[in-house]
Amino acid sequence: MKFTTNKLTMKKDQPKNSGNQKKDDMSKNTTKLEGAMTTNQGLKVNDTNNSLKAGERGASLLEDFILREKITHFDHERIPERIVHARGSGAHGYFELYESQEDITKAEIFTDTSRKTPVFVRFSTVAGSKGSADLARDVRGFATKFYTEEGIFDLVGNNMPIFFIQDAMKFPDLIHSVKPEPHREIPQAASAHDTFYDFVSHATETLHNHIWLMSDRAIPRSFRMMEGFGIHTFRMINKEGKSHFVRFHWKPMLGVKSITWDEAVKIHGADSDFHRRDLWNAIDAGIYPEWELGLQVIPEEDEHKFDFDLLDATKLIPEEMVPVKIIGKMTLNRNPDNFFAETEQVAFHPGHLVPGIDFTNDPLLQGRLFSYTDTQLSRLGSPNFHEIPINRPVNETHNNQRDAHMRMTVNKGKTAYFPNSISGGCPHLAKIAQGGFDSHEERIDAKKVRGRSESFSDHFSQPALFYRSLEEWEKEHVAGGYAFEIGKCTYKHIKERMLWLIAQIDEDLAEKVAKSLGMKVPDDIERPINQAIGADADVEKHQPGPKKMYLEKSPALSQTHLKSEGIRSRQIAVLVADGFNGEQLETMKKKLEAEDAMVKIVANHGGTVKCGNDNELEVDAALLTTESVVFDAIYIPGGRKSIDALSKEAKALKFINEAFKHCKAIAAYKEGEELLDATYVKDFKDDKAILINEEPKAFIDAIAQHRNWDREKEAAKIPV
Ligand code: HDD
Repeated sequence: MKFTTNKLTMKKDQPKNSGNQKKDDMSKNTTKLEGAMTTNQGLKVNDTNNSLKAGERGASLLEDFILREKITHFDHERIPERIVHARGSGAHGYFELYESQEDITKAEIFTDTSRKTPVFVRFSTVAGSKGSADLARDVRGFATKFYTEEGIFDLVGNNMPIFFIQDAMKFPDLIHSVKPEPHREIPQAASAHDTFYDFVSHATETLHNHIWLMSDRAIPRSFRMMEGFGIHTFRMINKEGKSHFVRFHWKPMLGVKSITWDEAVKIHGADSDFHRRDLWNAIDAGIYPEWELGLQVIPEEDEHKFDFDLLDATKLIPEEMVPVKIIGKMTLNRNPDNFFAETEQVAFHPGHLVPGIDFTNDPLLQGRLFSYTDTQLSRLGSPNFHEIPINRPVNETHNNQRDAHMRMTVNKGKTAYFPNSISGGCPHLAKIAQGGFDSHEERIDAKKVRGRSESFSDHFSQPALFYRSLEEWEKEHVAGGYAFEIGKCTYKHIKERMLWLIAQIDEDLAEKVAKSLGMKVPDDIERPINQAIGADADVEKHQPGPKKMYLEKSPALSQTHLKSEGIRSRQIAVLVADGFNGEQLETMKKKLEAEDAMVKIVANHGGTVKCGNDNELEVDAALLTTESVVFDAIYIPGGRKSIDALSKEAKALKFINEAFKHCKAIAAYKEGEELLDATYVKDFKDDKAILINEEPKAFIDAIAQHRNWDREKEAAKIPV
C-alpha cells in the first residue's frame, strides 16, 4: 500500500533559501490551508458541524472523540497574557550594518557588513491587558530579536530613553500601582488614578520617566514614528577584550510624531486597534518602516566623568554630550502569518546576548536578567519555550538539557552530560577564539550591602532638562497631561504632593497644572510624609537639592528637531459626495501617491461615489464608519453637487472641524472652499496649513510638517 503524507500538516509554506534564514527556519512549521480536514491524530474528518448522537434529536455520546478533541483544544486555547506589555503588535524584517564597529565589538552582526540579519520586532503598551486600546497614555515597548549566526540577541527597550525606577526590586511595586486598582479592576490601561500617583509621589526616582509619560512621546502617531532605546548602559567588547560602555538608540526614518490627547481619547472609540492596523497596513502596502540603529559609545575610562551615574537607568546621556553614532538600518518588511504563533509566543530577554556584547552592573538590568526567563515559564509553560519556532535561533543549538513539557527536539544518543567520552566529548566546549562567550572580567571589591549608591540620588535635574528642552507647544501638552492625570486622582494629599514635586522640576509648569486643577502649589510638604509608609529613609534621602545644569537644553529631546522624511504612508482623507470633481481628485491623488501617501475616499455613503462625469469610484470609508482622527490630512475637491450635499451633513462638518482642531493640514479646491466656509475653518483661512486653490506641493509640504501647532491655542476653543 502506498503511504500518502497529509498535506495540511506536512506542507512546507516557504521554499528554502528565500534569502532570509529565519523565514526559511519558520517554514518548517508553517502550514497552508489546503487538503482534507483531519483530527490532530491525522484521521480524515467528514463532518465538523454535528456531534455524534443517539438519534438526530438524541443525547450526544461520550464516545464522540472528534467532538471532544475539538472542544478540549478550544478550552485551552488561551495562555496567560504578559504581566506587563500584554498588548502588542509584531513584524519581521532585517538589519543591515553600514560600517564595521570592530573597534568596539567583536559581535559579528556589528562587524560584518555583508550580513542581512533577520529580526522580529514587537511593539507594545505596558499597563493594559491584551485587548486594551492602542492609544493609552503609556510607554511603548520596542523589543527586537536579532536572529544572528552566533545566536539570539534581544534588545528589549522602550520608546523613552529612561525608566521609572533604578532597582529591579521596586518593579512589582511600580507595576502594581499602575495596573487597575485591585478592589474593582479599574481603570484599564490608564495611569490616571490614585494608586499610580500615590507611588510616583513617594518614589521621586520615577519623576523623569513620568514627565516623559506626560509628554507627547506617550501618545505616538504610529509605532513607525517612535524612537527606541535600550535604556541601560551595556558593554561592548572588542577582539582585544577591551570594553566600552554603550547605549542603544533606534531612530525612525519617518521622524518622531505624536497626536494630541483629544485625538487619543477619540481614537479609543474610532479604532482601538489604530497602531496595530497602521503597522500592518503600511507593511502590507510595501511602505516598510525603517529605523537606523545608533550607539552612544563611552570609553571605560570616562565612566565617572558625568554628573550622573551611567548605571542609573533613570538618567539619559544627552546626545549633545555623547553623540549618537549611526551604524546600521532595520527594515520591517513582513507581517506575521499567525498572531498567536509569532507575536504572542515570542519571548524576549535582555540576557539573550552574543559574544562582543555584555552587561553592566545597572541594578535594574541585573534584576531583569532573572525576570524574563522566569516569566516565560508561567506564560509559555515550559523551559522548552526556546523551541517555539519564533524563538528558535537560526544557528544549531547543542547541549545536555533534556525533556520537560512539550519537548520537540529528539535528542539522539546515550549521553546527556559533560564531560563524556561515550559521545566523543560532544557537545564540546567552544573556544573563545571560535566564538565561545566569556563574560567581561570586571574587578569587584566591595562589601555586601542592601542599598543604593549616593550617585543615584539626583531625581530632579534630568526631568527639568527634559522640560526646558521642549518647544512651547510640547510644554503645553506636558502641562495638559499632568492636569488630566492628577485631575483623575481623588486624594487631596496625593495631588498636593504631586504639585509640590512638579514645582521642584519647574515652577511655571506647576503653576499651570495647579491652575487647571483649581489648586495652589503648596509651599512645602510634610517630611517625612508618613511614618507608617516605611519609606522615610528613602524619602528623606531623595528630597530635591539644587538642580544640576550640565546643559541648558538638549535639542535632541524635542520632537521638533528630529529627522523626518516626507509624507510616506500618511493617511489622507478625500472628502466627497456624488458629483465631485474627478479631475481635481486625480491630480491631487497622483501627486500624493507619488510621495507614498495613502489616499482614502471618504464619502457621505458607502459603496461607490460618482464624479461629475458619472465615473464611479470605490468608497474606502463612509462618514458613518470613520472619524477624522484616523487621518493625517483632508483634501476637499470641488464639484457643486458634492459640496452642496456635504454642507448639509453634520458628520462632514464635524470631520473637518475636528481635523482643524487637531492642527492638521486641510486643502480645498474651487467649490470645496464653500464647505470650509460652513465650518470653523472660515475664520482661519490664512493659516499656513489651510490651502485653498493651491498646488498639491503646498499641501504635501504642510502634511510633511505633521501639524501646524501655531494654531493650537485658538483651535482648542472649537467645541467639537
Ligand atoms: Fe520588562 C516585558 C521593556 C524593566 C520584567 N519589558 C517587557 C517587554 C518590554 C520590556 C519591551 C515586552 C517584550 C515583548 O514584547 O514580549 N522592561 C523593559 C524595559 C525595562 C524593563 C525597557 C527597563 C529599562 N522588566 C523590567 C524590570 C522587570 C521586567 C525591572 C522585572 C524585574 N518585562 C518584565 C517581564 C516581561 C517584561 C515580567 C513581561 C513579559 C515578558 O517579560 O516576557 O518579565
